[in-house]
Amino acid sequence: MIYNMEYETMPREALEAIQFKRLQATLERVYAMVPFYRNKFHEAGITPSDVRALSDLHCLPFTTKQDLRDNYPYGMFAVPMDNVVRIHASSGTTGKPTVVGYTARDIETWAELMARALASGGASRGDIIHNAYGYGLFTGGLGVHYGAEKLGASVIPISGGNTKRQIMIMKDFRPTILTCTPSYALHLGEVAQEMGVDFQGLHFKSGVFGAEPWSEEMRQEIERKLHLSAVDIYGLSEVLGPGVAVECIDAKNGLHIAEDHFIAEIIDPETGEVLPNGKRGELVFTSITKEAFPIIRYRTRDISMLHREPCICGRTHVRMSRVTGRTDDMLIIRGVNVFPSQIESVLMEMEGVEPHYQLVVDRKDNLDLLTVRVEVGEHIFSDEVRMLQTLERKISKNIKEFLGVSAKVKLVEPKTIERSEGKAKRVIDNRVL
Ligand code: DLL
Repeated sequence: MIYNMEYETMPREALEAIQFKRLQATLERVYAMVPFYRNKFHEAGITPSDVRALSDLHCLPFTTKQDLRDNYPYGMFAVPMDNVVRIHASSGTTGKPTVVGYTARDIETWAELMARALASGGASRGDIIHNAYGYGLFTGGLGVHYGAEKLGASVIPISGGNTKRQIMIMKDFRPTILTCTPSYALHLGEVAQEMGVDFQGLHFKSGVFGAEPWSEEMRQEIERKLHLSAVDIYGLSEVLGPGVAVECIDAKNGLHIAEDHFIAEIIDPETGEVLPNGKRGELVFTSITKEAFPIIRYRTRDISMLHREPCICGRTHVRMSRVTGRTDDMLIIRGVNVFPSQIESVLMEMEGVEPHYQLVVDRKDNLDLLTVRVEVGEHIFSDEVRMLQTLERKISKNIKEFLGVSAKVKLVEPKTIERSEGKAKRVIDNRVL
C-alpha cells in the first residue's frame, strides 16, 4: 500500500521543483541560525542565493561527524531550545554521542515518513505491530512507534530484550508485523524454537528490519525461519532516524529514499567527487524540511549506490541499494578491503552454517590475521572432528575465492556467539593502530 500517493508517486519534474524550493528555504535557515554553517559557507565564498538550481548543491561544503562532535551537544540546532520537543542521540561506540533535536513539526514529519515506511513494508490500519526496536535515546523504538500510530495500526511498544516474554506476547497478542534489527529477528526465531513455539503458527505477515547491515542471504534465512516477508529499512539519527529510506514489499529491490524530504548523493569517499547513478560510493544526505536539526551534505560513511529506473510499485523516489557497510567498518586485511556483509554472504551460502558469526582481526609479526568464528548446527557439531575441519577448509576456500582474502575459519558450537537485542557486534579488531 502507498501511504501518501501524492508525494510518493509524484512525477520527477514536480518533485524536483519541490526539492529546490525546500532546499533554498533550508539554506536560508541554516545560514541565519547556525554559526557553523554560516562560517562554512563564508569560507567557501558562498551564500544561499548562489544556489540557483538543484545541481548547485554540489558546490556546498560537506558536513562530517567530526563537525557534529565539535558542536556538541546543541551547537547545530537551528531553533531555540523552546521549540525543541524531543532529543535523541546516535549510538556511537566511542566518545560522546551525536545529539539531535526535533520540533513538533519534525516529529510530525518523521511520523509521516515512518507511516509511509511501514505501509511500504506491508502494514496497514488493521495490523498489530510488535515493535522490538529499543526505546530510548536510540531513534528506532520511538521512530517506529509514532509512525505506527500515524498509520492507525496498533503498536505493541515491547522494545528490545526479555526475549522469552516477547515470544509469549507474540502468541497471545497475535501481532502481524515485526519491527526490530535483523539480528534480533533471528534471535527471536531461535528463542521461539527453544520454547517449542513455531513462527508458522504465529500471525506475522511481514517484518521491517534495519539499523545494521544485512545481506540478501540473511533476508532469505529470516524469511524462511520466521515465515514472513522481510523488508529493509534505513535511516540515521543525524538525518532523521528510521524512515529515510525503505524497500517496497512489491519489489524488495533497493530502498526508496523519501526524496520530498531528503536529497541523496553518492560520492567517492577518497576524493569527495559526486558519482553518477549506479556507481558505488558513500551516501551523502541533505535534509530539506527539518527545522530543529537541518543537515547539509552529511557524509554518512555508509556505502551504497543510487538507481533511478522506475519501480513496479509506482513510487517515483530514487532507490538506494542495500548498505553493504560503512567506510569505517571496512576491514583492510593485508591490503584487501573486506566488509563484514561480504563474509556474511559467503557464510550464508554454506549448508549447515548458522547466521551467527563474528570476525576477529589480530596482528602478528606485522601481518593481519582474520579469524571468522561461525556457529554450525547441533548435528554438524556433533559430527567427527574430521568433518568439521573439512567444512572449515571449504568456507575458508570460498572466502579466498570470492573476496581474495585469507581467513582462518573456526566453527563454534550453537549459541556461543553473543546475541544482540539491538545492533549486532560483528567485528572485534584487536590490532593496535
Ligand atoms: O540505526 C536508525 C534506524 C533505526 C534505522 C531502526 C532503521 C531502523 P543510528 O543509530 O544513528 O540510527 O545508526 C545509523 O546505522 O549510518 C548505518 O550505518 C546503519 N544502518 C541503519 N539502517 C541500516 C540498514 C539508526 N538498513 C547507522 N542497513 C547508519 C545497513 C544500516 N545499515
